[in-house]
Amino acid sequence: MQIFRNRLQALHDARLEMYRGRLVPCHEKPARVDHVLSELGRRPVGVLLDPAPQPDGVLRAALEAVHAPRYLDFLASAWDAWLALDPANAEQDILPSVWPVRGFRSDVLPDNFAARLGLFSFDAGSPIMAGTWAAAQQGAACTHAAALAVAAGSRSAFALTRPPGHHAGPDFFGGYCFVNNAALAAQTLRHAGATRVAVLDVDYHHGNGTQAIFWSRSDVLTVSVHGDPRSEYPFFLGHADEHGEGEGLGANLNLPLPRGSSVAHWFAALEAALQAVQRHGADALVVALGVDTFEGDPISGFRLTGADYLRLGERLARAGLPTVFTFEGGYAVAEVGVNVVNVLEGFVGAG
Ligand code: OKP
Ligand code: ZN
Repeated sequence: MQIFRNRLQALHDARLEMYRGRLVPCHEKPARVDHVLSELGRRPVGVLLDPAPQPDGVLRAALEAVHAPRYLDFLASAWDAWLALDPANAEQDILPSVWPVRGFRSDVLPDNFAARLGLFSFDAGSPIMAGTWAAAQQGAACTHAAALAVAAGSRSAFALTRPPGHHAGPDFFGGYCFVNNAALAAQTLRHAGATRVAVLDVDYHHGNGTQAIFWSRSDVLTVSVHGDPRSEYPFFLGHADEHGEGEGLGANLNLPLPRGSSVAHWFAALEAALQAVQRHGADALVVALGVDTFEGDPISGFRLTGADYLRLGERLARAGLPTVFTFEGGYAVAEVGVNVVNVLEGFVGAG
């Protein structure tokens, strides 16, 4: 397996996220990737690579195929705009505090920075800091490279990067996500010749961003197994009755499970998800790999064990499709490395 590592990931190292009226330390931190790298040192299931430099504009064009240009421009300029408000802001991460809900306009780009920040986000838990855009862009480069490797004939590739991506939509960030790497991988596979692609999201949280990006498209199937949004983040999307729209009707499948669901129920949902992938006739698969389904995860409510991740990897390999993995959640930081590498080892061993 080819593993594209993001050497700039630690540049995104925000301090605090808003939780229950308080600023609390961020769960989504650089050590998550460090643990995966050290486990890969013990169990080399693949070769570690840096993405090859791309000609000018190639990555931007790939990003514009899944994100709005004005959203990308906002991300690229956010830190400078923040410093322009007050040089003392250099000591503070950026968090939004005002949003346009139903009935407000989103077509007029506000001059006010706080207003733009709210326009392009959906929560106050996803701080932007000085290195966020550099880290997210390099993560996109890793993801793009992973998709190109698979398009060129590799059985599988892993974009080992953070921040994660699956909550980021066409023009919004949130849920610790800024650039939707799973969507970028799927779109890059399509661009490189795959006719039908499936994105299977196994993170604990619904992949609302990926669903939104492909909502009206029939060529990319989006399937997500996740905690029921009635009680679990991101709350406002991810229900079983969301099937897509227009051309995309029938090309979205949500398999929500109650918090606390058993491992057996989780694997049963995985079977249903993989059946949908099969029915779609996908010629490539993107797995949004979050390991926050782990029994010890501090913010989630499923019960998978370390050994279950080996089984997951084996089962994914038996789908028999060229596969790109992106790295999503997993906040039991010390166990993240073992759990992620278990999936990869299960996949490679069965392949
Ligand atoms: C991102 B990914 C905890 C509140 C939850 C958002 C969770 C985002 C999960 N203090 N905040 O899907 O793993
Ligand atoms: Zn998650």
